[in-house]
Amino acid sequence: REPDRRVLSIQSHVVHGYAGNKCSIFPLQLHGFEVDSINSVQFSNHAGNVEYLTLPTRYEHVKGQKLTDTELEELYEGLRLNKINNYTHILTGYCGNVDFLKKIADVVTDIKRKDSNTFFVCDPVMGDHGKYYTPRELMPVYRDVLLPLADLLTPNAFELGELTGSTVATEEQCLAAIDVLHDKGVRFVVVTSGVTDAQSEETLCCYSSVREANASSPTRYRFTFPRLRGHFVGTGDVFTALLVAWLDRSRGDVSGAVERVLQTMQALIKRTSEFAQSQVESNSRACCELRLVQSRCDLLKPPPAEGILVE
Ligand code: PLP
Ligand code: PXL
Repeated sequence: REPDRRVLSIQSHVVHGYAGNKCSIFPLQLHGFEVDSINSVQFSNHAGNVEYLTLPTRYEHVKGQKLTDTELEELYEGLRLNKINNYTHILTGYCGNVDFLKKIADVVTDIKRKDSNTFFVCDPVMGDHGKYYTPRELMPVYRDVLLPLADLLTPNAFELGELTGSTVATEEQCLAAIDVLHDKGVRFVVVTSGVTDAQSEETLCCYSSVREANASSPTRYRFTFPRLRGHFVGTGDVFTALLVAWLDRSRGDVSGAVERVLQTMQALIKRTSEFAQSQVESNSRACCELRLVQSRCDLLKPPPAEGILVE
């Protein structure tokens, strides 16, 4: 019998297209997870920029509602009173508000108090390429409140640097910063991108690191993979969701999990790029969304991908 897996995912919802929960629920369900989703916002569409080749597009309008910290507390209270707040996993991503983030920490703390084995995956979304795109006040809350609760943290190089009070431009700096997170009790760290000295025109890098309770030094891997042209909203959210699924399926083999996730990401981004190209050719002004549903087979079975190096 398949083990019961139930994840509480607190992320954005978009009516049209893909960001946050719309990126996470489908991949997790495909992998057999029950997904209880709390929508931190409900927007008509995502609020980000999409950049395909040199053509940046964004939606002209974004309309919708934000959930308040009080409303999050109320939803969780319903789960708690019914005693249905039992989760093997908790997943959080983009959050734009300090009070809401603090309330998320309360929810995680309460669930972990009930079951200390609940695995908390925290994507500390703050910014990229040296710049914040969330309020700076989130950082100390991630660093001091969320991070100590996290079992798996998935920062990019910028976020890793902010959380550890260091600059992360080289591999050496990246590994040293990862150790700071391990010292604070985070078992798994996956640095998703942005170590500038390790990447090139053609390739990008990510890193995985695990430090077991009884081990003095962590086990780490570097992954090098082809850089694909095009920036699409939601790739990071799909990455983290698939990482949750594969880390569970591989029973904690984080490097094997990251490799499978990268294989799927390559296929997803390729399919999305090709679609974006066809849109450009037909002079469509559509804002190109991830081809997530069309990639359902690749989400479930990572296709062999050329050029992924694990060392
Ligand atoms: N290529 C692959 C295989 C990825 O996994 C990602 C992000 O997940 C990207 C490219 C995009 O990288 P970024 O947008 O962080 O530069
Ligand atoms: O993928 C992160 C994300 C989450 N939520 C909303 C977004 C984005 C990225 O643009 O717009 C609403």
